[in-house]
Amino acid sequence: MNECEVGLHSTFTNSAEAVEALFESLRGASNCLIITHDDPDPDAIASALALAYLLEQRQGLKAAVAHGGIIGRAENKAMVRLLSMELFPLYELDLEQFDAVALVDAQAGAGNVSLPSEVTPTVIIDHHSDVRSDLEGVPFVDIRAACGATSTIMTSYLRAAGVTPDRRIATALFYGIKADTLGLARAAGEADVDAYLYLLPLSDTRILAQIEHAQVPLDYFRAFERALERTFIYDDVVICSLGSMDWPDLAAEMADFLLRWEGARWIICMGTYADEVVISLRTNDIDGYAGLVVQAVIEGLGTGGGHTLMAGGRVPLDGQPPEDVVRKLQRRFLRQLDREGVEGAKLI
Ligand SMILES: [Mn+2]
Repeated sequence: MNECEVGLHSTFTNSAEAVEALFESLRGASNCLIITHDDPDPDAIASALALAYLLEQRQGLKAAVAHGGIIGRAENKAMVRLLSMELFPLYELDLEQFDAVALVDAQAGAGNVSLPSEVTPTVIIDHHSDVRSDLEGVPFVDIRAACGATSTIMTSYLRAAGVTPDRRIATALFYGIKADTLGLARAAGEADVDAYLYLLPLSDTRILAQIEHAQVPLDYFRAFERALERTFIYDDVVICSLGSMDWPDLAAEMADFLLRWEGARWIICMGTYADEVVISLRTNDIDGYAGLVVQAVIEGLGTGGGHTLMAGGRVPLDGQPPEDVVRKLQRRFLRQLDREGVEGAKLI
């Protein structure tokens, strides 16, 4: 089995040791709450489910999965429905009822996790770098920035623990890797490919097809039209101001879509949802450091982070008109990417 490199925060060197340390950190707990980042994507959902599965299979530990925000994207809703997954909105649960909290595909203090700051998680499993996360006092930390998906880490855990994922879990993990790496095209390493090929024969390809081609409401096309009309090009930097969004991950979806323009190097999508500006950033420049660009731009305004090629952030409106905040962010992005003074042209 190919594994991606374990981060510096960890005392173990591979997934077999990691699984032992994970079980040790949860020793004495009879249940566990697994929390993903807000508005979870397929990688977050799959990783949480896989951790719950591993803990139940090997430790007899009851685990519930919860998230902040909403599951908005049609594919993600279809994934949850077709794979009969039970996820709870975090606000519906009483954290006191749980002996331990695990964060997956997310880190404490990252700004996209609705975990109260006074709660120290027992477990953090993630592949995001650049997050100024508070890891102090967290008994188990496995952050592997070299991994294209947290689902890849979770697949290596299951294999190391000798647990073969059932069809549901395998399908979810496979889709998690596929979605986070754009079908192995983005930031995928050997470990991601290895996990992908291991999971494929265990997955339900019919259900996968139904998830990937999930049907969408009429609003979806209207949102797309509006987004394209509000997209401007500054040389190879594309900025899309979505305005008010019906679901927050529309920004990420549009960013992926716009990156298909052959002239694009950077895509910045911004839209408002629930009193925040949601920012999604993409680049096809392998030296892009998208996570650092986002952090530099929203310094002092909000929170964000990510990977080399993709990143995201959130800026609270705090009573300001959304257009003002978006304009300010746009100026900062253009300055950060050395496109200050470039005249914007409409995309269509
Ligand atoms: Mn992920």
